[in-house]
Amino acid sequence: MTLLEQIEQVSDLKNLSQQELLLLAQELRQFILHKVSETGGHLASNLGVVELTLALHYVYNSPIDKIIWDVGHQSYIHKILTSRRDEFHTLRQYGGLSGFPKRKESIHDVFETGHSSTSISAALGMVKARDLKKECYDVVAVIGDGALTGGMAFEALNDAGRLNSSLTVILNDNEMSIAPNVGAIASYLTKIRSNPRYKWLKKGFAQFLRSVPLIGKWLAEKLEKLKNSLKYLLVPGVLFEELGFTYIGPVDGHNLPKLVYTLNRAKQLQEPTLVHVITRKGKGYLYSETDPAQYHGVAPFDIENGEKTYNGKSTSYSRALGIHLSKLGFVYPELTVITAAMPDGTGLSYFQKRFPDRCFDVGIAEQHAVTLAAGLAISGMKPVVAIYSTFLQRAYDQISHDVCRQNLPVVFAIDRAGLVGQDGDTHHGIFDLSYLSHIPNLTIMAPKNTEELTYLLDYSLKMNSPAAIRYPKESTRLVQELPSGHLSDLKWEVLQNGQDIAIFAVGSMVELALQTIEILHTQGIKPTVINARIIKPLDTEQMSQLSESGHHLFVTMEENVLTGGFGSCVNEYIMKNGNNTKVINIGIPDTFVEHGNILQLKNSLHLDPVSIAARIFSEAGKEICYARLT
Ligand SMILES: Cc1ncc(C[n+]2csc(CCOP(=O)(O)OP(=O)(O)O)c2C)c(N)n1
Repeated sequence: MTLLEQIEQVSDLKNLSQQELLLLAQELRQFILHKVSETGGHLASNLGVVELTLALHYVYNSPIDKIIWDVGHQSYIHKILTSRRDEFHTLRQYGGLSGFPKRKESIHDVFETGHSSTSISAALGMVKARDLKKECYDVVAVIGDGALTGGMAFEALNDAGRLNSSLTVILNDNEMSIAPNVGAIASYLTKIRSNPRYKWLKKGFAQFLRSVPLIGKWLAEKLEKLKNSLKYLLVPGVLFEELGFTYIGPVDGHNLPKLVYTLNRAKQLQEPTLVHVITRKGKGYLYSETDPAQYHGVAPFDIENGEKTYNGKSTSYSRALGIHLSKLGFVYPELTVITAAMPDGTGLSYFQKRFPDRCFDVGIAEQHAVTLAAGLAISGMKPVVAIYSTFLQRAYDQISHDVCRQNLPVVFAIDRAGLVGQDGDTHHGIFDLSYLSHIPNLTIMAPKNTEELTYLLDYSLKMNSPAAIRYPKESTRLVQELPSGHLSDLKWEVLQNGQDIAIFAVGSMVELALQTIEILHTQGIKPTVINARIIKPLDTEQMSQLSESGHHLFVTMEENVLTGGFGSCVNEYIMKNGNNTKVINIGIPDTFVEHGNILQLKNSLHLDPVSIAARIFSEAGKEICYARLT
């Protein structure tokens, strides 16, 4: 029986010797590597925190003590140690374990995360509640150097520094966000890491002086004052100290005895404390150590050669965006692109390679990214901000207040719109149409395939006002093969002419609409199918024409929540115009959707061709004849 198999609950760790802990670390690495190679997931971040997680659970008493994982993608070891080892093979699968902390999964998951930089705020809230209720436990926030680039982390540090009570922040510094970390704080951390002189000066110098006979103590005291003024230059972590934190570190995050010792020290302190831990992302597996960015989030892969085991036939929108932007870079010298720590994920790395000085990676700072774009646009540049739909939620106010209110020509490339699959509820991009469609001046579009994405992008760059283009991760052959025409105005595209019923499908839903009408055709119904590629403004002319030509049922289809989305806008238009047309809205219901593969999720939400056809049928007062389906 392996040591790992003997850990039934996290408290079993406390009975292990330090030697056994080291062995357990090795077993955990192998376990993670094998499981993630089968399920896919956040490999590199987890391999990097094996010792740190072990040390945390060795020193603290979860769930009495609260450990909060920022972003939460690095919580796999924590999950395995807190009695989820045997279910770990279900990671990220429908009905299985989530890839992020989930309160319903375990009492050890004290706070749910997914979006970054929230841990210190949540920890501070728990600390304040603890103190008001006169309870006694420790609260620890574990935050990466990437997540520390998020403004919210600094808002929390600023607030926490004046705390007169214990709160521990563990800074897991691996020099990486998904891509290499960026910005002044990252450079500052590098200085601390790389200059042993700092360490010596902080501790060694004072000790040395004290040891000088007779004058040593006097000199040391005199120099203490001088040291205070010099510390801005010399002492590691002074930034955090000035924010009111006691800084401990840097400590080697793969040296278990040192980690245990340091965390025990931090635990004694009754004040805000920051422990700076240096780890290596991807540690222990050649491929992920060499290329941690590629192995940040992975699909199932072959451990032997590190290559993906599944190569589906799909086309990446991000890649299409990146490649097209790098062509447009030559056409528009004023074209600039902005990413919030995701140059590879958004495809902007293609542009970055050709035009490094016109690509800005701002760190995990979506709000800043949007207002930076506003500043660029007002100064005559053409900024394209590429951010995943779910993370753009952070920047709602900046989109409205800074960009749209001033009617600035910023293009939002909204990636991963719709259901994203295995990352689950924190990551589905199903709200953007609702949080954007009510903002004045903004044009909102959604392509049916990657070719159309390039046309919408061309069109947006010619507009002199804000535009948003939302698209999913990938498209399949069925829609890729549909022809696309250059866009000359904000009109919908008729994909098939029919009678009585008109289906308006947004973006990724075009495919589902085409599959649905195949079923309808077998039942003798031939609807008109529209690619509703412009969500705002609605193509009201097209809707009027369809009504006039006898289409009495409109079906809207979107991969967005129904509340406030495309369908809502169509309903509102129909109501206002006193039109007798009936409308059915197909989309995501008012719920947070679980994780799982996209097809399974869609089926669970009745977003599959048969369910949709059945709904259309029942609305038309008919029943589907399943015998005709084969
Ligand atoms: C608000 C927000 N923007 C973007 C992301 C996407 N994202 C997930 S992990 C990550 C990098 C985090 O880096 P770090 O905190 O250093 O953790 P590491 O993976 O290096 O351990 C990013 C950008 C996110 N989760 N939340």
